[in-house]
Amino acid sequence: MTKAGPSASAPAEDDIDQDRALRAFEMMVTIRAFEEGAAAGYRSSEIPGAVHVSIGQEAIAGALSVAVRPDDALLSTHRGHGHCIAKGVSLEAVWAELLGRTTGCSGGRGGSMHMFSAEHNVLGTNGIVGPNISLAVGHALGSRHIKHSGVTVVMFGEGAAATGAFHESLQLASLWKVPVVLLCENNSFTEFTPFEDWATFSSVRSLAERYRGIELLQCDGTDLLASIDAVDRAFEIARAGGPVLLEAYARRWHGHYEGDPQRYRADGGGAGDGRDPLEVGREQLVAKGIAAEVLDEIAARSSQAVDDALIAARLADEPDPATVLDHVYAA
Ligand SMILES: Cc1ncc(C[n+]2csc(CCOP(=O)(O)OP(=O)(O)O)c2C)c(N)n1
Ligand SMILES: [Mg+2]
Repeated sequence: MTKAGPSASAPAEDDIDQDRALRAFEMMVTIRAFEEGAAAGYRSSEIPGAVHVSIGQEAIAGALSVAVRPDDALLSTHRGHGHCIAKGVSLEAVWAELLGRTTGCSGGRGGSMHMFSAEHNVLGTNGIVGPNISLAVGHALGSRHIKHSGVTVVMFGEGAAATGAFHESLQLASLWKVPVVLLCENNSFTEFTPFEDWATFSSVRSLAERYRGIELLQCDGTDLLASIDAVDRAFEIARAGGPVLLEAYARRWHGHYEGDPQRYRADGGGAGDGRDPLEVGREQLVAKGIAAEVLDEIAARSSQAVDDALIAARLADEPDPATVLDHVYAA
């Protein structure tokens, strides 16, 4: 398993106000409840197609949710439900997308891996590993040209760092000095292979070192306050105009996809010797003086919101087959 690397700078945890930390915690528990529901929906065959969940990585999305602004753009991966929710897409619209309903954020045509929301500046989650990084750098260049105030954030896994798209994108981000946050979730696995068994480099951050002018950060992505601190810093750098890469270390608890038998994992899944980000966040908030009952109430409320959104999503129609060629621009 990949060990969490040391933070690039000591977390300024005391500077993180309680309200933001609580909102990030609420996002984490919401995403956990959503992902557990998505995994169950896959098992019961209610959700068609492949489903990749982000259980174990919620602190990063929680931190993202309190750093990102509505006018920032987001691109993500095949494991992007939580990122879209963190960017403000409603639980119902994400559920409906997974269920293939017209009220889904992509009209029910994209499913789990292809979520889009112009309203929320979600420029797409994408199952093709790597090119979303290039799209993000291009989008950030465009934003700078038109003097748009938002920055672009792209989520990707450590596996994407082995693609040509990653290296081309870093070269151009460095050359063009664009306002982009390159947020790598190193979740310890790339499909069915642990990071240490395939990566010929020590970290994604170390690969990025060769490109001038890209600020490099890393954090323990199972640690809520450290994640908030690092993600805040990354957005601060991008808002000041420069490219920044943050590598957040976590562990993927489930298989690569739901249904993956995970024969390559001695532990069969779960946190392994890592930590549960929800437990860590909870301990940190209690240490900040927040009553455990308040956190329980947030967890119960979040879980209810996820359930209510699923019930609402189920009531929506499936797309009319007569519209199958709508939005098709080339065939
Ligand atoms: C260009 C491309 N090559 C290969 C694949 C097959 N593939 C799907 S997910 C994946 C691994 C992605 O690993 P990582 O980037 O670490 O993301 P994670 O699944 O861990 O979130 C691969 C190789 C793909 N979808 N696209
Ligand atoms: Mg990975």
